[in-house]
Amino acid sequence: MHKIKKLLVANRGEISLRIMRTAKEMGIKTVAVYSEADRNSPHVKFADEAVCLGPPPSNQSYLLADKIIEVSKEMGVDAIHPGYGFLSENAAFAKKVTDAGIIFVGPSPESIEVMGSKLAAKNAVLKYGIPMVPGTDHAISDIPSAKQKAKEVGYPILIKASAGGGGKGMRIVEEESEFEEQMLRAISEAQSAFGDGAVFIEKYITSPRHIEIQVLGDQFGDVVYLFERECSIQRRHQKVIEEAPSAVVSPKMRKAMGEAAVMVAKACDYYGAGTVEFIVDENLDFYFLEMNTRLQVEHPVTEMITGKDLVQEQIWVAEGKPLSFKQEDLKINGHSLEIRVYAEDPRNNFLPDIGKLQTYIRPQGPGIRVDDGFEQGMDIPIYYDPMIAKLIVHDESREKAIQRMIRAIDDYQITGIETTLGFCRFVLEHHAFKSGGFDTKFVEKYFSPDKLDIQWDDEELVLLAGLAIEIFEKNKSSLKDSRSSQLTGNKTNWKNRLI
Ligand code: MV4
Repeated sequence: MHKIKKLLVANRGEISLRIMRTAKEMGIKTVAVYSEADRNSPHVKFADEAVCLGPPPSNQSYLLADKIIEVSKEMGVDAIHPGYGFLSENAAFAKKVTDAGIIFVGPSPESIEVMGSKLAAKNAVLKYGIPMVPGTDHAISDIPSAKQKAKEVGYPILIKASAGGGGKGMRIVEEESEFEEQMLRAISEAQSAFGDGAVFIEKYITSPRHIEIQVLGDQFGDVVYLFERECSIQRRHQKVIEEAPSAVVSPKMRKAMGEAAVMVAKACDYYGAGTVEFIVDENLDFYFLEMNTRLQVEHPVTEMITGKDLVQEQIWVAEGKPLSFKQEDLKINGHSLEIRVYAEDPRNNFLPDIGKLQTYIRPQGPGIRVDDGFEQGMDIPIYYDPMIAKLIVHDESREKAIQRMIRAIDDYQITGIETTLGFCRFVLEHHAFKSGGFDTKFVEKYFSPDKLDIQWDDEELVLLAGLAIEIFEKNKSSLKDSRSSQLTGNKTNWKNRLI
């Protein structure tokens, strides 16, 4: 047991703030780091002390492992929390931190290393009988035997880079004639992107759901699961909406997935908070894909339904305490949704939109949580992820949580930059979202920018058309030709004119 007295958060923005808030409540002093672009950021002001790392680009600031360790020593820090992104899943960094006599708030370097390789991860869990997608559990290099394997698995297949993650380095192969070309391309891409050309084959699940399990382990080998998060609503591998619990997971499936996730964690002697990622097919069969060895962006939905503070749990585990609760003590309370508010323009192919937050007013009220790292008047820097906030709601049922989220979106006032708020509203109001019957293809299937215009249902259109006819009949004589000739055009023009 080593009580942490001073914590450095090797991150920025909302997650840095979120971690420091918990630290402060635990009586732990906080040290922020920042780049020149973040000098005036809330995370810098909130910390007890703050140190500038260097110029704005991440590789000259937030990714400077040695500098961060050096700063930690100078400041008398006894623990480093890496947040997510940046150095959070860098095994070499975790090792250097530990070797410097500083606590790394996260799993061991060995766990990070194993789970950082999808092939090593598959091999680590092989003996536990965890369901996995049919495919190879070793790197493919010989073309004829790889082709043979692909044939056995059955097309379409997916070629994945062992070192890849979050959709990077994946190639779909529809038929055998494309196989060789795609395999060679996948290998060379993996080599140049990750410095590791190992690729493997999986059966391609066409329209899966993405459901992940939050786990928490201590340094004594105990691991519990904190249920699932449904993360299927994504756009180009960037998650848009997350929720807990999932609308399709039954208590029986939850237990099976949870127990599988605990075994995955135990297979790599995991401690700390981690996430085990599964894909789920149309029969609701689930398959282990990979494990993320960090606190995730979407962790708040789990906190809302379990009442646990995951950062506090991470810190206790890092201090060497045993888990403060057992599996039986956990239960799901209500429903939680999270939307990610990005500074992106959904009408313009989600291009990042930089600029000043001219107006920035957060929604308020019971069951609403906003995790952000900006204030009104600030510029959104171009150097980092364009996520400006996470809006999280909690209510007693899924339906109520959706209503609360729509209200909160309407109360969120952001001007000066385009955001994805309206896009999220579109998703939340869509019947496929409301029914729970959606998969990772939702955005591709249902979204186009014109969907952000006002949508009328048939009944409203009939009423409005009737009203228009009545007004037209009354004013027939006074309406000029030029005016009535404007009353042609496409449906969207018509609808917008009728407001
Ligand atoms: C798959 C798959 C279909 N079949 N694996 C994308 C991110 C990475 N973690 C795994 N991913 C996928 N793996 C097989 N065998 C489809 C995806 C996938 C996906 C998964 C989760 C969430 C969103 C996704 C979007 C496209 C593809």
